Amino acid sequence: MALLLVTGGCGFIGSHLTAALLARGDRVRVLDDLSTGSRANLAPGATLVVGKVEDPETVRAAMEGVDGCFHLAAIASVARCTEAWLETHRVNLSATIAVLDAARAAFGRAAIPVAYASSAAIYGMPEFCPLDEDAPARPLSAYGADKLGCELHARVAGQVHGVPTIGLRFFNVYGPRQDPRSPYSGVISIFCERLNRGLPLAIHGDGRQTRDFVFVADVVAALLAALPMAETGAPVFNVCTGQPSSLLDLSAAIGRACGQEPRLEHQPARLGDIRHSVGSVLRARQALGLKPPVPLEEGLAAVIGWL
Ligand code: NAD
Ligand code: UD2
Repeated sequence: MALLLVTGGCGFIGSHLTAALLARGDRVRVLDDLSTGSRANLAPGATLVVGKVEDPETVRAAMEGVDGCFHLAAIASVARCTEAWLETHRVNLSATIAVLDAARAAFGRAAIPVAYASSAAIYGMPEFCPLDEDAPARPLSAYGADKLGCELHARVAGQVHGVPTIGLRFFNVYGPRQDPRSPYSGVISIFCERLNRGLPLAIHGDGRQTRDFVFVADVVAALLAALPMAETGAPVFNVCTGQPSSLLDLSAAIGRACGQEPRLEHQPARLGDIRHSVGSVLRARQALGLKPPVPLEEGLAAVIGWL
């Protein structure tokens, strides 16, 4: 039975991952500052350390005795990173360095493997889609720049310090427990909740921007498959479906799933908003042995059932 550290384990993706690890018989320690996550999300059976992942002492203590680490704690909102550039940089990049540093071999123990969350935001405004992992990394947001920084420091961790890592570039993840009340949350949870309450949906820009929406269970499956593949070459993989949905298509699909016609309110486009973001699943599917993704309609039904 392995002991695994999950940073951000009280958040949306981290709480699903923690539950899956416990279900397969692992022990889990969670490090979380409860800023966007909550104790209510914590899977029963996990141990919680409340603390900041950018604090090296806290991370070192949390890492003690673990067999592997999933590093998910971050400020996940692109919009919030635009507003609070330096503050979010400390959490999104410096904290990753603190995790990689604590994972180095020490006092006779081997280096600890780390699987960490990167993002499709590292690609910036792509010239073509679907994006494979060799597409140029040209982030356009502070969030994307910090996630690319995580990938670069993971290479340093491997090449210089012998720390095995693997980075997963999540596209737009959705599912139950993604906080629907926060304006910084993902668009699917915001839209489902607003439609449920009979409120109009805000479309930023013309609504023809596209995203690759991936259900949280598929992300958990990718994380579980990834950790044993961590290595000092610091590989990175997309986690996506390969299927584009425009915001207008998405609102119509949510309307069908809720049995209501959505009212749309157009608002100005968000600063630095990516126009099209769709990933290629091929490399991850092959290397990580992933199953076909959950279809959008099925995932939307799960979100609506949870609300
Ligand atoms: P989330 O906000 O639900 O979870 C993040 C968790 O980290 C929360 O529990 C929060 O309390 C914790 N946290 C934040 N700052 C912290 C700090 N300084 N110290 C300790 N804990 C801290 O977000 P999520 O959607 O579950 O995202 C998880 C990871 O996946 C993040 O790294 C995010 O950047 C990445 N990601 C998410 C998406 C997505 O669509 N949700 C897409 C790409 C990448
Ligand atoms: C998401 C992730 C981010 C990241 C990126 C990967 C969240 C919160 N953020 O950023 O972590 O890694 O994907 O590319 O999941 N929109 C509206 N109305 C709303 C809310 C959003 O029109 O009420 C639009 C928004 O302008 C954007 C799209 O919906 O074009 C998706 O927005 P988002 O905030 O869900 O996610 P994104 O792609 O900015």
